[in-house]
Amino acid sequence: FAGVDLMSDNNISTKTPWFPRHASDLDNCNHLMTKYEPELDMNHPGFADKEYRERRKQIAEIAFAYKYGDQIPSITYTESENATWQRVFNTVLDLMPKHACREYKAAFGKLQAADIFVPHRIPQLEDVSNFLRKHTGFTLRPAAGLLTARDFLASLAFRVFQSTQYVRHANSPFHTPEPDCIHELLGHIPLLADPSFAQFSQEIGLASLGASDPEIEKLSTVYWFTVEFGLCKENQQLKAYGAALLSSIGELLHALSDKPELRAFEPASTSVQPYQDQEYQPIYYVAESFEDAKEKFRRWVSTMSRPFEVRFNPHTERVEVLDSV
Ligand code: TIH
Ligand code: FE2
Repeated sequence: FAGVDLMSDNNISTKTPWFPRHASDLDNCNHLMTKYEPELDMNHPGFADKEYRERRKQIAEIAFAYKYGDQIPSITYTESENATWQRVFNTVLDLMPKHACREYKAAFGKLQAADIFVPHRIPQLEDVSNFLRKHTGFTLRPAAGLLTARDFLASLAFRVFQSTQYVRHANSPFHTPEPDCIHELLGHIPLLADPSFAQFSQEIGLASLGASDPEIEKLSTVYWFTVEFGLCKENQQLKAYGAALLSSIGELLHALSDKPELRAFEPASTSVQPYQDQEYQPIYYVAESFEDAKEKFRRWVSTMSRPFEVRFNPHTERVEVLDSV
């Protein structure tokens, strides 16, 4: 690292947005986006369901009270919530052998062997967090709902994944426009246990620290078309690795049908592709492999404008800021 100096806080330009330096600073990264909440969105299946909205509030309280270092409180899920999980879980079991990428299937098997993924009960975030820690060093924090892109991406830099804990409405088990714990668990968790994918996720997070608003927008678009909706190739065949595909049977089958347009993943163009989150995607991006996606991503990130570099020190859980000029 010749010519690279550790920078103190005072050296960072005042134009640089605040960003967390230590995993405990993520206590301040819990700002919510206020779309899709059952209270606010008339199309939400929970809009007219008072009991559902109460339940959501009760579970959100846990996330608001959570502080770095706490155990994640257990939730006693209701019979109906467990039944929704079971419906989605069983369809994933059915479709996964043919349509999920091999890294997903391997990690899924480990979660079953650890008795975390079972059909009849929703896994507890604390157990999942301990499982991930052993495999890739990722841990979970409870989140009250859809977070701002800046807060959500920042946590990835620390190998922390902010996870919702409430369950989608029982009337729409196979697709919801907002994240819920079924999406986090069946979509994200298996790949966060894969070392190569975990690294890719963390690099998106590191690139986001102190980035400008337009760059955050680009990074979250890349995240959207890879981590959430990514397809990849495996022996000339198309497989799903995106979490929002793996947690939504409806969208998974749509993505692999002949309806949507498929394009090669190329960060420069993928990062500026407009997207919507109300309905199934009309466009998906295909990665050659995680390693290839990472390579392309790194090259693209190095063209971004940030005047410093960051590196994560896992021993201290601190991000070190390096002057790169
Ligand atoms: N559509 C996903 C599902 O039904 O599981 C949830 C979402 C994740 C990200 C955006 S929407
Ligand atoms: Fe997600």
